Amino acid sequence: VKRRSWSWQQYLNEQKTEAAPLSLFTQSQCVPSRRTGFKVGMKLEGVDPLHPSMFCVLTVAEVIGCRLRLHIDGYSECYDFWVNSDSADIRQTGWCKDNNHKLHPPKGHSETAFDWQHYLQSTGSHAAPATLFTCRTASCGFSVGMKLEAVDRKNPGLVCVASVADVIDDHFLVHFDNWDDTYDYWCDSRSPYIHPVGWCEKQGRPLTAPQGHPNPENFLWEEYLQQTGSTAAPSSAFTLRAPHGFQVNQKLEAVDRKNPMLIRVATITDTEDYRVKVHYDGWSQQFDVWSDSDLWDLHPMGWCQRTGHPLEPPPGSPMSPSQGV
Ligand code: MLY
Repeated sequence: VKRRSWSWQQYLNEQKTEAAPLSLFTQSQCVPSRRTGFKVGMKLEGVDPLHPSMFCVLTVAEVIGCRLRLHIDGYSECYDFWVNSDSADIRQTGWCKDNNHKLHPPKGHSETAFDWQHYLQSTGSHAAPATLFTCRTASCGFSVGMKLEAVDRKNPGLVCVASVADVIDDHFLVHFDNWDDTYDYWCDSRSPYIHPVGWCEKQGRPLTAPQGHPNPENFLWEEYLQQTGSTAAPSSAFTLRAPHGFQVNQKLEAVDRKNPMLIRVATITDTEDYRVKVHYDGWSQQFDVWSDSDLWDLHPMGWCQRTGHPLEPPPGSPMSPSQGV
């Protein structure tokens, strides 16, 4: 039996809505400029999503279109995670060594003695060629050790004393003073979640002091900078981006947050300046998720087809899933 494939155009006509225009998406949300050459089994280095301060030894476990499932060598498959092949979070083997970053070796390997060549040989595997990684050269006005005030993304009501813990190209790692690295996140200078020292005071908002601060109610930046021998990130380094232009009812393709292997037909159902609420078409509203508007898991209509990734149509739709034809 020949079943017709699901079609965006027909769906938009039926629903009498429109797709979010391409111009609203960032480069990392759009179709990469070249096909990915990553193959299952290739080894690389990259950021551990659960410990963003750590670079780990990774293996490509699955490739679908231009998305990669990455496995952290030596650890359970339950830590596998998906990235786009042009992600800034993945690097060629040897990158950490060349760029003065600590590489977290596979479980059971010594941190000091880990050697890529030896490891590739003993595992009978190959490194992902350097040419597969997207080149980045931009820089930013932040350097390691600078202090700032930053939103704790896991407790978004809190603006906290934070430091720049790492800088790579135009991205830097925000770390909360005296907390563990599970709250860390990478961002760039345009992020709405970071502010210069003194921002809270100016806004009349409470600032969360470093954990264990002797007098958290009366935290004084001047004193703290002196005690820690550090400097504040210059306010000129903060280049807040403009709010996004997405509108309610616009359609798009979105990675399923609960099962990130899947990309679904989705609708924007609410907006804030820097976030959108994503509804997975055909699913209960209880699965709706708020997302940063620039998250690389949101894609314009047609992205799946153009990158060779299956798109999950709304469940119960009369037509079979599109296989990118
Ligand atoms: N209720 C949480 C709050 C942690 C906040 C950490 N931020 C400031 C980095 C707790 O006490 O664990």
